[in-house]
Amino acid sequence: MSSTAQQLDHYHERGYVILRDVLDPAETDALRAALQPYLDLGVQGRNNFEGERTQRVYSLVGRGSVFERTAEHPAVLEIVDALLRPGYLLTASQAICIYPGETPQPVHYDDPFYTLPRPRPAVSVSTIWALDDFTSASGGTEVIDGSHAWNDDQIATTTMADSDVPVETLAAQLTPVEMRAGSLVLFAGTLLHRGGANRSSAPRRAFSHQYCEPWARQQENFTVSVPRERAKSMSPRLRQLLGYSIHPPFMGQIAGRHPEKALADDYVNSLVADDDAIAARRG
Ligand SMILES: O=C(O)CCC(=O)C(=O)O
Repeated sequence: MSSTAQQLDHYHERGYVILRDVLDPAETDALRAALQPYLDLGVQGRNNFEGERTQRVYSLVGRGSVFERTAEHPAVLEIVDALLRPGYLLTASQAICIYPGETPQPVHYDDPFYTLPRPRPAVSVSTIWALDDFTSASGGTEVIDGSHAWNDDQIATTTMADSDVPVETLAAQLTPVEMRAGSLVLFAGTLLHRGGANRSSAPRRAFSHQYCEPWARQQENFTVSVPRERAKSMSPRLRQLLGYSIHPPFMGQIAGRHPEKALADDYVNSLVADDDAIAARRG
């Protein structure tokens, strides 16, 4: 069996798979260095979910070519190719730096806003890339093995704030993802998980790219958040992932045209062009 087939088997059975040592130390260092100036801006999480001792850097894919390469990394895309329909999109892209003293994040799954009854196929696939070693003490992601297959009742009793599932029972079901920096965990949008408590003395740096079905609304509106000039310099595949693409026959069109046209140097917005033509005819 190929390693991709084994990874897919693990994913289907358990809801997640760890891809170890995808990046070499020099690549990991370059990512840390590119991330640091954004962390230095000092923006903190705004609530318990984002994490009050956690920093998040949103729209990471638009913040430098090192991040672009990870969003279209072949080790990830060859798995996602087998899980989502052709034309799938990037739905979220953010760095997550969990500082010492941070408490565990609420247990959740990543694609709940696609309100289709569970159990169901995942509408999105998440990745979390470690930029520091993930251990059970460092704030590494924790997953509930097999929960991607749970139904709505099982999910509700586990995740509702007034759930009568004792905290210890929930904790016993969580498995820490332990992996070295440069590795990643790829998991179903239906898998229960959380960012762990950071009981170490060092920050836990990581970043997450998430992908969704081509018919699903993206969490981040990348065609607006990523500056147009940066999008123009990206690879065709990455532009497609951001949303400069059509899900046939016409989801994603702009005034009846392919959205890639908006990146042409001589592009004029169709509405502006039409209004200019009307004004010209009126003299
Ligand atoms: O940082 C982590 O390990 C998990 C973060 C997460 O699941 C989220 O913010 O949705």
